[in-house]
Amino acid sequence: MDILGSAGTINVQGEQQQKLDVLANEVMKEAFCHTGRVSLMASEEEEDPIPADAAAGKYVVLFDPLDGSSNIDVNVSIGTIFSIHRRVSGDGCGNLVDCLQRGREQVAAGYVIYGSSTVMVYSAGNGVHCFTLDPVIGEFRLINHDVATPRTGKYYSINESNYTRWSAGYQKIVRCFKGVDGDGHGKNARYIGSLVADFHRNLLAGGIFMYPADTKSPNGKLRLLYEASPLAFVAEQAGGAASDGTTPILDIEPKKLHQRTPLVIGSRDDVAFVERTLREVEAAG
Ligand code: AHM
Ligand code: MG
Repeated sequence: MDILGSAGTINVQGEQQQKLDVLANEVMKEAFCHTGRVSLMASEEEEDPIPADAAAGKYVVLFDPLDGSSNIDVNVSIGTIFSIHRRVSGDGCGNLVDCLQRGREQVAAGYVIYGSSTVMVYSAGNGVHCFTLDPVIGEFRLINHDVATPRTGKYYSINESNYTRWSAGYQKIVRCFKGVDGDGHGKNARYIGSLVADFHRNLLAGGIFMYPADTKSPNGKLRLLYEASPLAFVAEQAGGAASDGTTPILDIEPKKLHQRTPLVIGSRDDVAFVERTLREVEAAG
C-alpha cells in the first residue's frame, strides 16, 4: 500500500501533508459518519467543518487524525486526538458555533497512541481510562482504570531549540527544571515531538509538556480545539492541569476553528510552578 512519504499537498495550516495524514483523515470521517451519532466534524486537515449526519447526530467531533506527522516516516510513536461536544445549534448538520465551544463543555475526549502497543485513553468526565488493542480479537481491553497522574513529575518536555525565541519567563522555567537556576527542580528531559506520545508518558510517569508562544509562533504552535482542549480534559480528569500560561485551557473561549494556543500541561504542581514563575518574571519586568 502506498502510504509513506509526502502527499505533495499543503493543509489549511500551511503544513506539508503526509500520505498517512490524508488517509487517517478519510478513515476518521468514514468511521464517525458510520456511527450515525455525529452531525458535524472538524479536522486539523480541513479548513471548514465537515457535515456528517443531520438526522441522527447529537454530537460534534473535532480531531487531529494523525498527530506527530514529522515522526511518521521514522517509526516514532504518533497518535490520534479527538474531542466530542454536544451539538448546540438546531438546523441541518450544525455549524461553526457547534465547534467553537469551550473545552469545559466537552462530553468526552481522548487519544489513541500508536507505539509499542496501540493504546486508547479517554475520559467522559468520570476519570481517565486506558485500553490496549488486542490484535488477536480486534478489541480494546481495559488496562488502566481511573488513572491518577503524579502531582509532581520527573520529566519536562519542550523543544529547547526554540530557547532564544521564548520569553524570559520560559527561559527561567527551563533553567529551573534543569537545576541551573532557582531551587533545583533537576528534572529529566524527554521530548519526542509527537504531542500524544509526550503527553502519554507524562500522564503515566508524571511530568510537564510545554509549547509556549515564541517569536516565530506568537500564539504558540498547537491547536486549541483538537489538540490542547481534549488533552486538557484528560489531564484534569487525571488530577493534572493544563494552562496557556495564565488561563486554564478548558476556560478559553474559542474564536476560530484552527486557533492556536500556548500549552503547558501535565502534573498539577509543575503547571502551577510555571504559571507562578511567569507571573513573577513578568512583574519583575
Ligand atoms: P502535527 O499535528 O502537524 O503533527 O503538529 C503537532 C506536533 C505535535 O505533535 C508536537 O508536540 C509538535 O508538533 C512538535 O513541534 P516541534 O517540531 O516544533 O517541536
Ligand atoms: Mg497535531
